[in-house]
Amino acid sequence: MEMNTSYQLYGAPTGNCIRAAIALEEAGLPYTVRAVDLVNGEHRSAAYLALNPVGKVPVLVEDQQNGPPVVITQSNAIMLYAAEKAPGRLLPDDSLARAVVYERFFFFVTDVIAVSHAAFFLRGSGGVPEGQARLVERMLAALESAERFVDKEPYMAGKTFSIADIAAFTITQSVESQLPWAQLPNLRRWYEQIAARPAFARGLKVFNAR
Ligand SMILES: N[C@@H](CCC(=O)N[C@@H](CS)C(=O)NCC(=O)O)C(=O)O
Repeated sequence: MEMNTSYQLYGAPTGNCIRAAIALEEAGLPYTVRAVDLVNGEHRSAAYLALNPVGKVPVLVEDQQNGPPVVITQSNAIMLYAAEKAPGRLLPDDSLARAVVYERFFFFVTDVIAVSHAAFFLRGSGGVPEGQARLVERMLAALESAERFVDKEPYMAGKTFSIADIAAFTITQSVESQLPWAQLPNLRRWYEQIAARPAFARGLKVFNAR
């Protein structure tokens, strides 16, 4: 694990930013939180657009001793970068086990989180309520099907904690009240076990009240 590097995580209390923060916490990387005020449009300021021209959070900045800082946008890229910096903590060393982690990670990213984001944009006035309802239904069905991933193994992708657990947790938390928990005993056990991890719990809260 690298300890001489300084990281800064720009973000706000959103799922994408929280997943990046949890990855840094679980990787044990030292970082400073830079809160970006989305409500007041700080992400559209010239200073922020100089960092990320598309004006989105999260952004990870890694200072370099010789040269300009490394700037990484995209929450999933940040998570994978953190995983590489801390071998064995977020991705298993064994390539077969790692393939299972990627399979589950991308299941949550593409089949659950992305569908949930698409549904979000169809909400509200001027939205498309029927389309939104269809997408939410589809997203919940996919998430509920994850019960099978944790019926014989403690984590979403096998015997060890991984980025698949991070991707699965925040979206599960965001729809917690809509899930039929009585039919999901394995998912419930997994959910409680992940929430109890100290580093995970820290990452969940880093953007609160900033
Ligand atoms: N695919 C990007 C999405 C980033 C994204 O959409 N961030 C949102 C917050 S979760 C944002 O910055 N929204 C502000 C805006 O679009 O104006 C990622 O995973 O990092």
